Amino acid sequence: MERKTVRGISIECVTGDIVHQSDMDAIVNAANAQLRIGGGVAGAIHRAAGPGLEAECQALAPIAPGEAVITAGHNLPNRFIVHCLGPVYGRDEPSAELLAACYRNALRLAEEAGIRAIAFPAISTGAFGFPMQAAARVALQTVADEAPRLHSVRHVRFVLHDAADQAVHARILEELVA
Ligand code: AR6
Repeated sequence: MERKTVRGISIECVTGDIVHQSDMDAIVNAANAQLRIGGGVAGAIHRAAGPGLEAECQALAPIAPGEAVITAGHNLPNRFIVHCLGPVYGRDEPSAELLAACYRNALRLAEEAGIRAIAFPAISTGAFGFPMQAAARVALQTVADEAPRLHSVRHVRFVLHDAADQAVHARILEELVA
């Protein structure tokens, strides 16, 4: 686990499962455009949240790359889920800007909802093919850039599926505060 304070925001990089973050007010979904169940993070979140989530999502879909919407957490221990559609690497361009927009829009929705603590997966780095290191740079830099606009949000956690991905994020976080 790696933790640093960047412009007043506590940023953590941990190894784990996004659906097991019971101390967070909100978790972020690496969604598909239709906000349906899908695989990876989206599959895990929908399975844990139950069918009420898909029902609530129907009215909000479709979303475009870079966009985010917010729902209740349903059967998850978190009050909210923020659903982001990341760019498909090599197809949705400019991919880095669209990925940054996901993090920015998610943080702004969290701020409006009065959320204090939010956990992100590494959006676009699975089925959507975004290289992990480049994605981690965009993710962490965007949180740092947004930090001065955050008042409610005080704690941002990146939850990475494995130790190698966590190490990539931890190193970039250290560079950010160096
Ligand atoms: N907790 C934390 N991280 C996870 C988990 C988990 N439970 N499961 C996977 N990861 P992905 P994307 C990591 O594919 O690239 C879906 O089918 C994974 O190792 O979930 O944005 C949707 O329906 C990877 O590093 O999201 C969309 O169609 C990262 O989370 C599409 O995939 C993101 O992987 C979205 O693709």
